[in-house]
Amino acid sequence: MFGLMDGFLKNDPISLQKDILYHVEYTVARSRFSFDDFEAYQALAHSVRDRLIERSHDTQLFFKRKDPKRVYFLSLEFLMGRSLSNSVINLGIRDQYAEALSQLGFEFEVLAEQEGDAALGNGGLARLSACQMDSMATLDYPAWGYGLRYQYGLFRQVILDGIQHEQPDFWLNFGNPWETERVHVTYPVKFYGTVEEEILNGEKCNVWNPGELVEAVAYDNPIPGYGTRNTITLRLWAGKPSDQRDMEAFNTGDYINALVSRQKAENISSVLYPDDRSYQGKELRLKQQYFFVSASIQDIIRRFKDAHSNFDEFPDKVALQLNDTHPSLAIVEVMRVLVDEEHLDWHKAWDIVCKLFSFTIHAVIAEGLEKIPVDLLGSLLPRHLQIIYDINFNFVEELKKRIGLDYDRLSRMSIVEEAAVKTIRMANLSVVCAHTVNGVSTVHSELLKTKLFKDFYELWPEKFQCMTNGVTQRRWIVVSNPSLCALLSKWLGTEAWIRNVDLLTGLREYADDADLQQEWMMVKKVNKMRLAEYIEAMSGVKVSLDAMFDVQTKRIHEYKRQLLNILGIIHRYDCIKNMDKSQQSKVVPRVCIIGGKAAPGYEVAKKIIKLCHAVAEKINNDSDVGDLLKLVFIPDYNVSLAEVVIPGADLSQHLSTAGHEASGTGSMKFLMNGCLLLATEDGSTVEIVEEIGAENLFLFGAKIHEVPELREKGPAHDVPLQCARVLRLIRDGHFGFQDYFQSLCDSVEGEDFYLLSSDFGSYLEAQAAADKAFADPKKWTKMSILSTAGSGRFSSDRTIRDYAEKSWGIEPCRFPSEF
Ligand code: 26Y
Repeated sequence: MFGLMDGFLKNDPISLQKDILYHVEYTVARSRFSFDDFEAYQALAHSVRDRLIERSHDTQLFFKRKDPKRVYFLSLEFLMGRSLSNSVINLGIRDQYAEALSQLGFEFEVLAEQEGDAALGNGGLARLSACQMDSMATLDYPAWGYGLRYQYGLFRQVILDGIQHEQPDFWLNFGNPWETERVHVTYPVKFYGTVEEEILNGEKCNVWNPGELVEAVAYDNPIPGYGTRNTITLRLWAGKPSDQRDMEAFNTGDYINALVSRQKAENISSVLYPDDRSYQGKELRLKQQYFFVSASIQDIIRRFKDAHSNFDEFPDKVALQLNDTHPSLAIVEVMRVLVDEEHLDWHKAWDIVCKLFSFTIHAVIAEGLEKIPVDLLGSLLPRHLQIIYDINFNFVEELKKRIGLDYDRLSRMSIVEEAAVKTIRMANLSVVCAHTVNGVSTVHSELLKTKLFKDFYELWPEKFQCMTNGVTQRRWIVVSNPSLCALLSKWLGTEAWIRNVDLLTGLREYADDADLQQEWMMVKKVNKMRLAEYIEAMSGVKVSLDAMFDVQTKRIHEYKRQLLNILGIIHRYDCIKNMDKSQQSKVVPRVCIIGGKAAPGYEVAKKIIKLCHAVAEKINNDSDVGDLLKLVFIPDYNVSLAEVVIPGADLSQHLSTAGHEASGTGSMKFLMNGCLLLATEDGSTVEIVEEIGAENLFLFGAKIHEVPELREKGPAHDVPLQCARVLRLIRDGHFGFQDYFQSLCDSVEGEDFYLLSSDFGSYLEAQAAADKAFADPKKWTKMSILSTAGSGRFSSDRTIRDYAEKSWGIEPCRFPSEF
């Protein structure tokens, strides 16, 4: 009999070829005798998808039988990047595919380049979600991801004359082979309307009569684990017009308006908000949040009810993870369903709800916390506003019993903010309800306890935890740096580090080994070549492989201080210009690389991008400088570009003003790839120092506790001479656009809120130390090896294990080979 256990699909190269050609002919609908690279990619992706679907069916069936407690990871953003290479590597069939394709006359790498990025997120928080999904799958946790299927992901950054322009990201235009539309998995989502009190079976209850109905339809994206058959699902919701309402309109003969309203429904999930800090009080954003929350909660409750009838068991079977406050309406929605639809007593429902949620916050400052105007919430979600008021009433009453009538504190802790514009504080709601409140690095978690949520910490110290972020070594080493991957497996004598990254510490004993050092340098060179080729193709700038590749790539923000980097580059340029030839011969050559997007409305960030281009224009065309210094801005930085940039970096810069970066995850990817860090003692850098030792990176700048005092000193403090000179060069128009850049200079010489001027001296010292270390290849290579060796703690595998054990209370549930 046909062995069901084995599945339908074979993975030898001949079977893979057949499958690819099958998809060329029947899915892509091109002749199998004639198809181009893109069509080959599509067919290839479909053949991989078949394998993913089979595994995800098996996984779901197994979870259903075992019925373990599951975690549902709710996030408005996922920055998945490309899926092809990651999938075949996790499935363990990359080499077989490469062979199959080469016999067909195609190269795997070339086809992989055909794929566009899925960029359904802004930055750190969104890429973190993607890394964590990979770890949840790999560690066999019974997990689901839930998000929104934006039609337009993060805008494309196009630079014209040094100015950022935003263009829509039409990522679905050529189809998305990875997703499966589940036409039967749809839920109605209600908006607007009124709430009426009605008597039902002798009991008073609230009935919400909505003014608008939209249908949410599920799109499933498989997430394969590495070294396991487990393949979990990222379910993304898209808006669809609700049939119910349309029928009414059609019946009244309003055909045109009925069609127009169809269009409106699709708008809900059409566009990602391109801000990575705070964006408050926009109706569409609130609609997106509720749409996503409502559909996800209906889906989760439906799955629970398939196997259970008593909501007392809900917290034993379900853990809900809130990725920042963006999905926090889920708290209110579960309350609404339990009380209004399942008719549970309020207190019993609240008791259940409080056992479900774990909340992670990614912001550092109060201004970064979401607040929703009461008027907006009350009109869009009238019943939810009532529920929030009730939750708050109970909370404040309870609080009064605990702390007395300390009105200042009561008003700080209240979920409702009584200001000129009355708002709902989503963070307070989440802290009140969640059983755990997580920071994303040690430093951040301490800041939560002592600053942002001090009042809450004093009330409920046991809720507060630290879940230091991590990134997945599958994507950030295995996929993006195959040469390093091979080297690591060779020197560690095993590939086991791909699932157990702590094994990387085994490298430490060879850090001085001449052979390892030699191979290590070769690997870096290969990656630098790849990056150099990209830079030349993109900008026409030829860079020397002997130069130190110095990278700062991340969203552009004042607090991340790309401006400090540029001022430092101008200083270096100025020094080189003032040297004689013999002094110049001692200079360590540098290629400075900056990349990142500015939020569309963020004028200062856009000015920084322009300054970077203006400075690059001057330096790169100055024959006095030649290969000693180059500056390139990489436009449209995204996940797949990061895969080229990070492995090719010698040095990476993480310059946030101390106390402003919650964690930072870019640094972890650079660290894994043997790149040395030049950084402030902020966010996760503090833990990186603990792992690799301060002697293996270049630290500088004010420490967190020093920042308030430095700010106190205010605008009057002295601008160091070197900094003043650099600013003078800008002000005097050495880089053109004199008037346009004055305000940037003013910000440093004036209030200097981000402390560029006061950190400048120590920044230059750290840069000098980096130059000195680079001039000694043995020393540098040893530091590089020790960076990778110490990166294990920053794997998202560790993060996810922490969450599973300390927050979610879930256990692995691994599909057995003999199921
Ligand atoms: C539109 C709006 C409400 C919003 C959208 C996205 C607000 C914030 C964000 C994203 C925030 C974010 O990415 N925060 C970063 O999270 C990373 C992962 O924890 C941290 O490493 C990083 O320090 C933090 O800035």
